[in-house]
Formats: sequence, structure tokens, C-alpha cells
Amino acid sequence: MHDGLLEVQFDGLVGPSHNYAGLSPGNLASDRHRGVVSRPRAAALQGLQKMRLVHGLGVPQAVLPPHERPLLSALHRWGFRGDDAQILADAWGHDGHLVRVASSASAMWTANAATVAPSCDAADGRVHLVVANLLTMPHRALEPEATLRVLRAIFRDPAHFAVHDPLPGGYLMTDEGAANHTRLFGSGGAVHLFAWGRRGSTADVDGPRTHVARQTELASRAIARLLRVDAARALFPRQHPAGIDVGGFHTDVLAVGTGSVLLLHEQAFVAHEALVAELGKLVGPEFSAILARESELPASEAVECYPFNSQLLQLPDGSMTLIAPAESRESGACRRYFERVTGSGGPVRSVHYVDLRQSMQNGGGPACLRLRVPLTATERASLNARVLVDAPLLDRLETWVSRHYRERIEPEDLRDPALHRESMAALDELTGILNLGSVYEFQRTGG
Ligand code: SUG
Repeated sequence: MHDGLLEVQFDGLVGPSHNYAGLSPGNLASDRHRGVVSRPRAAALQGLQKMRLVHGLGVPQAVLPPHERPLLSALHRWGFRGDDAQILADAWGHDGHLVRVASSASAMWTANAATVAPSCDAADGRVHLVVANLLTMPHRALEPEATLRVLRAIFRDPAHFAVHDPLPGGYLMTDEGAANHTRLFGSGGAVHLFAWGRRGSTADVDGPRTHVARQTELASRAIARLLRVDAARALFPRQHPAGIDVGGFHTDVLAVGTGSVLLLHEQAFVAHEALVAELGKLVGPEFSAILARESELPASEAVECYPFNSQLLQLPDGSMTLIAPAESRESGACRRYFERVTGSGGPVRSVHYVDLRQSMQNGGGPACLRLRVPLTATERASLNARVLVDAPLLDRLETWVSRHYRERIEPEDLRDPALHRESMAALDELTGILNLGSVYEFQRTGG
């Protein structure tokens, strides 16, 4: 590690409009929970509880704010006119779907916010972040504008940070951020895995048959160039089409890696044996891959319980731990896999189970809720806002959630203009707490 390089976990705060709208085909949990009553307050508190646990383990923890939702400016750009109540009423009356798309709190899954490389891996010695365009899912495609503003507000110092625009190029360049990226590190140096599900340039006859592949190879290669990582140390494995078809819509649903450890399901990548052999050469002799076979842990069960969507964290004593969803404790096959991981004599020694049921019901586990940003001590000190959490900030955020968030949201509540007003009041106060400046559209236009 260089100059105190530590991986900071930037978790997305769950937004006040958290709901289940069934917006993500191919994400089975999202589909299954369409129309279920959501609990935004519980959801946000569950997320904060996870941050408290990680912070308590001595791992640097930071927070990213929710986005403005419903995004009335999107409804305006779709031609709805009048005051806020009128816009919502018309859009709801015409086709409620557009209100649902504009109301998703999906920015909470910050693993999809950007792809990141640390300064020690980049040719110009700066931290690079490429904001994901998220073009495959319409509700998520509304995120990049605000993500760019937020990340530019936090990573503001150009001497240390470069925050890149989302990739242009539409369907050729669909990109889902760090959910498809893994950085490994060992005595051989750093290696970056940029996974993808379809080529982009040519029609794929060998891609998934049922579900959409969200990331293209063209996008992954563009990101590797923008991050300025050594081309000899960047690998571009393909997500296994069978894994996508069973519900592994992002790589992080079937694999997770940190340092010299990679946990993966055999349906995470095509040609996984060759990939693991290549990684062994590049990362160094300490590299260990712990593979789950379909016979021991079916991919469908991994999609259900999300063991690979655990956070794999390096602790201050050099050992590693897993922050796993409680659902994976309920499955015998997942538990036995974890026993194999923690009993292998390798660095992973323990598992902490967390209750993230509200997010899990939309297909977002512990690893989806965080963006990993490895930063040196100097870079951590250069962050522009108060986003690194400590116990008092967590207390303050809990109070803030309890004061502003609704206990429940029913599908029909999304048409309620009061939900928008309450959210704006909450977010306005939050930018003060985090010392973020005016990052929201409503703060800039006074609207
Ligand atoms: O993009 N769910 C998100 C879940 C993202 C998970 N992230 C990672 N695997 N890194 C998605 O599918 C569901 C929203 C809804 O249906 O209301 C949603 O967007």
C-alpha cells in the first residue's frame, strides 16, 4: 500500500422516496417485489447501521447523498407543464409509469455510480472516477447528471482527482460502473478486471437469452483507457451469459474480490479457469480464488441470497472480513460456502451478517450500496465535503432520517406532491450537514 492507501467505502444513503416499482427487468428481486409497500425510514436506517458496523471495524466509511426524487425536471422535459402538483397529476393520469421512473431512489446503489482507479494505478498519479451512464435502465439513466455534480463537489481538487463525464455513445457504450469492476492487488502489483456482458460493436449470438446484458465490452475498454491504468494489467472477462440469465445482472452478484482474494461462482465469468490462472500470474503467489461450483451452491440460490454481494473488507490488522446479507445466513449452501472461505487458512476470517432487507428486495445487497474509492492519507484530507463518517455524523444522520422520512410508501403515494416537498426539505438540510454546497437542481433554480 502507498502513502497510507486505504479503500474508503462510499455508501449511498437511501432516499426518502425508496419504493418497489419493478423497474429492472433481469433483476429478479425488483420484479418480484413490484407494488409492495416500502419502508423508506427503515431502509435508510438499515443502511446507516451497516455504515456504523464498517466504521466500527476500523474501515474508512463515507456517505453519498440521495438524489432529488421525484425528478420533476425529467417530467418537465417529457412535456408535462404546470406547478409541481399539476405535473405529477398529469403524468400520473397519463401513464403512472413515468412518475415511477422519475421517483426511484436507485442512486442508493453507489456501486453503479462510477468506476474508480486509485492514483497509484493511474499514469498521471491522480484518482480517476468515470461516472456511469446507466443507460440500460431508464430510471437509472436519470442518475448520471446528479452523480457527476455530487462527485465533482466532493472530489474537487484537480491536483488529486479527475471525475470524468459518463460515456457518450448510447447503446454501444452502456456502462454500470464499479459493479462490473474489480481491482486486485498483490506482490505482483495491481490488476483490474473490467467485466462486460455484451460486445456492443457486433450483434451477440452467444449472449444471454432471457435477460439483458447491461455492460458492453466497448464501454469497459473505454473506461480502462480513461482510468489510465496499465493496459498490460487490465483484463476484460465476459460475464457468463448463463449467470445473467439466472439473475446475475451485475458481476458483483456472482463475484467479489479485494486485495489478493477473489470469491466467485463458476457462472460469474466465461472461461473462469483461464481467468483465475492469469490472475495468479499477475497478482502474485499469494493470490487465492475460492470458486463455488454450481453443484455446491446453485447460481439461482446465490442470486436469491447474495453471498457474493458481500463486502470483502481488509481490516487494520491485515485480515479480511465479509459483510454479508442476513439472507445468506438462511441458506445452508451459502453458509457452507462461507465456512469454506473462512476456514481455508487464507486472510478471510469472519462473516458479519447485516439486515438490509429493504434494499435487498430491490436486488441491492451490501456491495451494491457502496462505491470503493482507494485514497491515500493526503487524498482523504483533500476531500471537499464532510462525507467521511464518524460516530457523531452517523448519529446526526439517523436523527435526520427519523425526522424526515416516511415510515411507509404505497405505490399510489408516488403521485403525492407532499412527498416531493418533504424530500426537498430533507435534502436541503442534508447538504448543510455534509457541507456539500448546492448540488441539487432545486437548490440551483430555486424551484
Ligand atoms: O439497477 N434495482 C437496482 C439494483 C442495483 C444493484 N446494484 C449492484 N448489483 N451493484 C438495479 O437493478 C430496482 C428499482 C425498482 O424496481 O423499483 C433497481 O433499480
